[in-house]
Amino acid sequence: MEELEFGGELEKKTAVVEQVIRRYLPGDDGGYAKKIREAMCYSMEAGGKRLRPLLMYESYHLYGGESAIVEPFMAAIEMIHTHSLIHDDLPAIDNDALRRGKPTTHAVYGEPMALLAGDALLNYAYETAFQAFLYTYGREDAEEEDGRIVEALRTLGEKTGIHGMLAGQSVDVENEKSGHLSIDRDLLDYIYEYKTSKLIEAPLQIGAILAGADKSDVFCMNDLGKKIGLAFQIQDDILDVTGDEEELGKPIRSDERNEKTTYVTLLGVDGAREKVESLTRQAVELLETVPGDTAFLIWLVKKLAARTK
Ligand code: GRG
Repeated sequence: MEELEFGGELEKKTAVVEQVIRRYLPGDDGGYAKKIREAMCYSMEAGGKRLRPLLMYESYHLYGGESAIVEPFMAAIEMIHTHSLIHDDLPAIDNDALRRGKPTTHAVYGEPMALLAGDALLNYAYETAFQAFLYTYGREDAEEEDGRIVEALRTLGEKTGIHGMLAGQSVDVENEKSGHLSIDRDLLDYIYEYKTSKLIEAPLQIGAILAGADKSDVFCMNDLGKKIGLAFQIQDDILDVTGDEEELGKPIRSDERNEKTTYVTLLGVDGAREKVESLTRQAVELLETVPGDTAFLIWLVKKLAARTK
């Protein structure tokens, strides 16, 4: 019953998120730079779970947000995420040929254009997020909401740059191909917290900030993102070994090929599963302390722990 009810809710909410994202994609302006726009949209339109904008949408509404200022931020976080996937798949990093069930951007448009399309998406994410001010512009009572937008922009930058995702990715790259078990648990946790969790913390936190939640609630969303993010990455490690390439839409055994230390190489599949389950329990316990209707989010967190794609 719960599966049916929340499964349907997930479908509806993902469709809303999808519409928002597509509304903010760059269109064809009839100019010479057609290819880069096409390459940007190719990966954005290839699908994906849309988890990050969905989490932002949930957190925004959980804390009572009612305006459209969240929408450009939802599109922006998906653009940043997609930029990271395009660059991560490049021959210089993971050298993967399949993403979201389709040939990777560099496989279709060539390496130089994929590099540029990734850069352009990262930049366009901020151009898009700034559009939130268009919803408050000229309003007499805009000051408070503008303050929230500024704080959300600051958070977006912090979580994705050298204090966030890119810090994690840089340490990951630095330690790659140094052989299994060359990284200890502390270093691996650092990489996962920064490379993956920061981009899950960001939408949960930004949703709460934009809705005008208290500082303690914003911290709570951050904490939640840390737990969900780590569980999500460890499940990714597991799926790289046990998953199905067609269902995942990306190659399996990529970690082995790149000689990466993962939770599976450190703890084995069963040990990694136990860790996902324990982090998921902690995330659910945290959500149970949050006032408001968190039933769907709790279901989603559990669903992510059992995901097969
Ligand atoms: C900027 C090059 C660069 C990298 C940043 C995020 C990241 C670091 C690299 C992307 C590849 C990767 C393994 C990231 C870890 C997080 C993760 C499992 C991403 C995949 O996210 P999903 O499963 O993808 O939500 P979809 O396609 O569903 O959106």
